[in-house]
Amino acid sequence: LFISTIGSRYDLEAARDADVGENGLQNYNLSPNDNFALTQHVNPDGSKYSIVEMVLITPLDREKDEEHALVLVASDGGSPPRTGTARIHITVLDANDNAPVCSKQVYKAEVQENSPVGTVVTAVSATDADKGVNGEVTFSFAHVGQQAKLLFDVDSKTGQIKITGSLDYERSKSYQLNVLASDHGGYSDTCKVIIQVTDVNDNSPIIQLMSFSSTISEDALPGTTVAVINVHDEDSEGNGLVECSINNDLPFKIESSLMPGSPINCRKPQTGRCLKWAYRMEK
Ligand SMILES: [Ca+2]
Ligand SMILES: [Ca+2]
Ligand SMILES: [Ca+2]
Ligand SMILES: [Ca+2]
Repeated sequence: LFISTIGSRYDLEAARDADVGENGLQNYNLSPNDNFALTQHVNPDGSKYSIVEMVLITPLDREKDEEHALVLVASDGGSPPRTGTARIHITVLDANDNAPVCSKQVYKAEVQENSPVGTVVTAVSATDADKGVNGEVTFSFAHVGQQAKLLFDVDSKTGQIKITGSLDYERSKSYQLNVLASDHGGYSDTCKVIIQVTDVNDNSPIIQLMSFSSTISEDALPGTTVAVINVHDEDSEGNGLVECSINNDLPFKIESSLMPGSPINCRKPQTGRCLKWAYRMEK
């Protein structure tokens, strides 16, 4: 049976009873159920109840009950009554009436910068209560920034999110991707994927010479500035910690411009001075 809208009618083949009058067909009964009722008609020639229809009175839901087994009983008016029985087996066909549902609204993942192309960052998933092709879910990106689109890809079938470009922590530390989970009937759900890029020590400290005196008088006083430098390292945390030192055997030292007297030992770009520090011990 193709079960559709409420009020749909299905003709059932009429029962026959060779007897007449009270002993003839008197009544039909359908086993108790939530979805179907019977309507019985008197024949044009006056013989009773020989046409019967089954009417859908409440909607069917395949996701709840895929099959219904009913029993139709036709009884006569004899004493004792005689009955005839028919089994009605109903299979409810699936309609695409459920949208995919993402397993999580927000996925969070971490990935190291410089990870190779093809690295799986995370995988999104979704379920759809429908059957077969109506329940098939495909994944795609929705509202994803131009830069992120070049760096990540989502597998339409598995929901795996992979790297397709070069991640640079120093350029961007996090990305947000919106993933659309759709079935083939236009139903969909969306979820967010927040990807944090973690730092790798891939930058060396850079020393910039801001000013430099190439000559210095032998009787210059200790504390005379010989050079001004700027140092920085683009990495974060310990990876970006810079310490400056100068050969121990030379009569110079390096100190922070910000805190004179302190060594340069910093996470942020900082300027320092190279000072004439002591007289060379000459024999
Ligand atoms: Ca369905
Ligand atoms: Ca569906
Ligand atoms: Ca980098
Ligand atoms: Ca780095």
